[in-house]
Amino acid sequence: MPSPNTFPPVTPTPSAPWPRREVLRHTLATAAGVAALNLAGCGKTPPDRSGAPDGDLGPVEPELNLYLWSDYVADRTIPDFETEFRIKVTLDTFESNEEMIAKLLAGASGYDLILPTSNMFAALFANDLIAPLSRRYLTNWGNVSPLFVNPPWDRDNAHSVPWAWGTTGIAYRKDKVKEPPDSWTVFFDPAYRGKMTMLDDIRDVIGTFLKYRGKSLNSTVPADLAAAKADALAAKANLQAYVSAPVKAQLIAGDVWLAQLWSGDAAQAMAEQPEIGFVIPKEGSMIFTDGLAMPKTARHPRAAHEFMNYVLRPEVAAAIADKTGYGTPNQAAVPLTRAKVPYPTAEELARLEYQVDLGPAAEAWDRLWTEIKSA
Ligand code: SPD
Repeated sequence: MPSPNTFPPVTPTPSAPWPRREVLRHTLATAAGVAALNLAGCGKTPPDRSGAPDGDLGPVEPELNLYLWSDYVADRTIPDFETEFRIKVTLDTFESNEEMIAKLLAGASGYDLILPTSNMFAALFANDLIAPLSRRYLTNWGNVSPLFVNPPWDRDNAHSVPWAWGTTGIAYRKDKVKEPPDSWTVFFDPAYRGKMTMLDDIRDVIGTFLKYRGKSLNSTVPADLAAAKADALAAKANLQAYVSAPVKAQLIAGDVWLAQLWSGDAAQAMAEQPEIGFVIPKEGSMIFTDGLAMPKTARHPRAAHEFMNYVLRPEVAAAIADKTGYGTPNQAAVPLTRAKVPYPTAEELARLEYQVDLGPAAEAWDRLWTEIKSA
């Protein structure tokens, strides 16, 4: 079993406050949602729980507002929680980390739990957005695999509960492509023009083309980024769109034949359409962990902790893993899962890389992404 030191090193440079242009772009896209949330929270002063890592959070509140990645829960995860705890849950979803953090920075204060990817924690800390958790309520914490304990992005797991891990690869229609792709090169193949998509995700797209050239997917070297931009633009000529989780339906229908996609979302599509396969290209790719965190503005902190403790139950975590196709960080859940998603072997890990915070270079990446998307 691989050791936890397969995680990336601690971010060398503290994250800068989130690039303003990125905030603005996402804020405009989500303005209606932001306005609605602010109105819902109007007049209430958020409690200040900073500095109380094991604090008493008082009685369980009757409401809980979740802001999670789309397609990331099992059918019964939320209804069963609502029934057992008598808590009314509202679930909002996002399609990218940038969309999520931009919404928080724009003032959305109604969320009790968010579900960022590991590389986002530096920005969440830098912008003072998340609160320490009260471990006293996380009585099921012992179910977490040692692989996910004390990660470099959140020392002592003081601010997060791991939800799932996954990889980025290529989902493809076996009945439509000439041969299974084994390289990111396929996105340059004009034979598939209009039948391919890539994720609508700055880190995955630029990171992929860095990896394609043998560079770190976290590179901030201007020459590496210039090459990645040129490659991304060459591939863009063949793409139908940049699209993330919603591409599953297009793959299933056969409108898209090759899609850069996250492993679990690909597994969800494969469950419905056996002609879909999934590969990690030979040049390598990303591995990620997503985890629940509590915004400092959470108004239902005790309910948030009850939910985190609930998803730490083996049977709840197993149901999530089976439905979503992602790996579970809950070692007690693994024997209960129908389809096992084994953590990558040492050989596989050698080709995979965790995304880390880019520090001040986030601005340059953001500029590059805007140029690629608007070209
Ligand atoms: N449908 C759930 C997708 C979760 C993807 N999270 C990680 C993204 C890494 N860039």
